[in-house]
Amino acid sequence: MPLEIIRADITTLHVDAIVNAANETLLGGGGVDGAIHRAAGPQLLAECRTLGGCKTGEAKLTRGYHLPAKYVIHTVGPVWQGGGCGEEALLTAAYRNSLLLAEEHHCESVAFPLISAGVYGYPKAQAIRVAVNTISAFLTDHELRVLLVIFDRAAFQISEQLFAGVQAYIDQHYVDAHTDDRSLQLRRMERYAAAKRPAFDQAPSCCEEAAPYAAPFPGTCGQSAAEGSESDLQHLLQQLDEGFADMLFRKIDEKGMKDSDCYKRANVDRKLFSKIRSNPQYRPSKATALAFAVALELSPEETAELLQKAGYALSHASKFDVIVEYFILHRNYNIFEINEALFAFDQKLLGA
Ligand code: AR6
Repeated sequence: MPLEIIRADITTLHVDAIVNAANETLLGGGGVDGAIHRAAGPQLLAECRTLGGCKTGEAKLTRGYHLPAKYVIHTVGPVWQGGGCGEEALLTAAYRNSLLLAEEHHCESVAFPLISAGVYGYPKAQAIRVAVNTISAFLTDHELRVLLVIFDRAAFQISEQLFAGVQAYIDQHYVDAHTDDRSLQLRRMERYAAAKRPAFDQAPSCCEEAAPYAAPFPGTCGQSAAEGSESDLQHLLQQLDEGFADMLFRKIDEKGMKDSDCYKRANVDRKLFSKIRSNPQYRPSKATALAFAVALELSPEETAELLQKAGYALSHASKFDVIVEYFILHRNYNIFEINEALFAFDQKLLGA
């Protein structure tokens, strides 16, 4: 099931459970803890008093009271002391124990803040990395929708350090595509206008290479529009290329993958995958098509082919496309890492 990274105030989310970055007393505090207690009302503190605190790395559950979420899972992250005091293991445990508790209470959706990344001083970039790695590892064999909620701007301005390579690639490709000089633009416009000109405006022979737009399909040379057009059309319709869904399932088989491995690695919901399974004509969004290309670890050429079957192409005029292309070219098929980069650059995410 998918992991989504969103920017929001966690107290407003309509999910089964929100996670509170609490302290060991569980009696409230500042930051997200204070916000959750304010929004839930005094009954939350009353229930917390009955819990006897919570050790760092562990998690406890209460009701959500006035919150839109049904439950609050209180966990305690480590205080950052330089990284040599087991902070990463403790932070991992805080996420994992919260996820296990959510599952135990049959939650279908749970939202996390960036635990320890505020008052407790965990470096934000590292805190995001631990969160994403722990949650994505958990989701490979559990059905749960998880939101990682980023609140402050500083937390997602991690891009330059974490994704220096991505930034360089964007600069090289995306920026180039947007800053070419006037003469190049004019030449492109001319080419475009020539391609759009109607066929009778072009050279008379309909089969020469210079006039590709006049005869895109075989068997149409020298015929009037009326002549044979119906049977030609029928013939063409009987010879449709392999569609998106067909190629997707062929690749899954070729890679010896299980369906569930594929949609999990694509960060795609099981219901959406079933829809594609049951409808061979299904046309996915570009983000979904690319998510499957990543899950299947397709080469750049195969990715282009799969996209084309869904009616898309990668474009250097799109930052989203350039970022995904960068990862595919570097054979980095970790969808959560790609989504981290997309998020850092303010783009929509793959899959979910
Ligand atoms: N929604 C989502 N995220 C938020 C919100 C919100 N409403 N408010 C803050 N954050 P912190 P910690 C983010 O300090 O570092 C408390 O006093 C915030 O930007 O709340 O684990 C407890 O009682 C940051 O990225 O938690 C403990 O004593 C993240 O939530 C101590 O702080 C965590 O920041 C725990 O410190």
